[in-house]
Amino acid sequence: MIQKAAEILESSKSLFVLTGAGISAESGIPTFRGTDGLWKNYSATDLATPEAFEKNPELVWEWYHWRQGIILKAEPNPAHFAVAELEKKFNNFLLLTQNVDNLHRRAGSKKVLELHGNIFRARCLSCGRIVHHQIEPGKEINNLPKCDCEGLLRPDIVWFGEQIPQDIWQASLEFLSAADTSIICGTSGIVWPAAAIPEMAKKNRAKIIEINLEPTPISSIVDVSILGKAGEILPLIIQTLNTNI
Ligand code: BJW
Ligand code: ZN
Repeated sequence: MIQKAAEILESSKSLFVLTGAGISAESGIPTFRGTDGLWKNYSATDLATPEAFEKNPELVWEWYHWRQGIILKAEPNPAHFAVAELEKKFNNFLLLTQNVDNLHRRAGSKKVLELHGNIFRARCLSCGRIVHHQIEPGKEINNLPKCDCEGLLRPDIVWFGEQIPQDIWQASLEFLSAADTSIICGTSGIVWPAAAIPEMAKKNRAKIIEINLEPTPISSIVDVSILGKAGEILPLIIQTLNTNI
């Protein structure tokens, strides 16, 4: 399977990569679904909604600050570095991530678009201003974060039921329509619109390589499905590429 993935990549001219929470799991960042997605008995997917923020902004901010703390202590893992390495090998390359943790950039990725926002940004609900927002590790935050205009800040994150950034989505689709290969890594494949990407790639006759710990709803349409840890599989694919060249 590794060899087949490497062969597909060797015959490709443009590569689209879609990543999800699974690629950051080996950096110690909890994924959304499954038991590690639980925080104080709340499910991550229940907290990532505008309704949860409206009802209890303190709780939702506490969760995002807790996650910031984990992310600030985390390091990119071999899977993030492998994706950055792939970018160097392909002139035509785009990484679309659903993750908000910045780890791809910290690993050296440059051509990266964030579909669901960034955990280190906040947006003012009154004036719309977007600001950098980062906790100081060890320092407790007692008040709700406020903008200079005194408006309430919210995480600059795309929650369920909210529109994804249209410029990022359009740019991704434009690249995808011309890409001959897609790698789909560490995503459950159930959150839309990212979940539609493999089907769109297939319609464009692109080859699809999926890397995940377990089969997903996408697995039935991909050309190569590799079950395993992203941090082990992606470096192995790169090694095989280098050996074949
Ligand atoms: C490993 C591994 C290792 C582990 N190596 N692998 C059409 C049909 C049905 C529903 C909808 C629809 N259109 C819209 C919806 C509603 C909704 C949706 O999709 N709901 C579904 C749950 C059904 N979508 C939306 O609301 C989106 N907006 C939208 O479409 O706007 C238009 C619209 C609005 C209203 C109505 C209709 C249309 C917005 C989605 C925003 C998602 N936001 C979140 C939270 C914010 C980010 C944050 O706080 O960090 O984004 S939810 C959460 O899910 C997060 C993630 O980015 C996203 C995807 O999760 P991901 O990455 O797949 O993670 P997991 O945990 O689910 O899976 C991890 C995977 O990794 C697993 O498969 C593991 O096996 C694997 N893994 N370790 C390799 N080491
Ligand atoms: Zn403001």
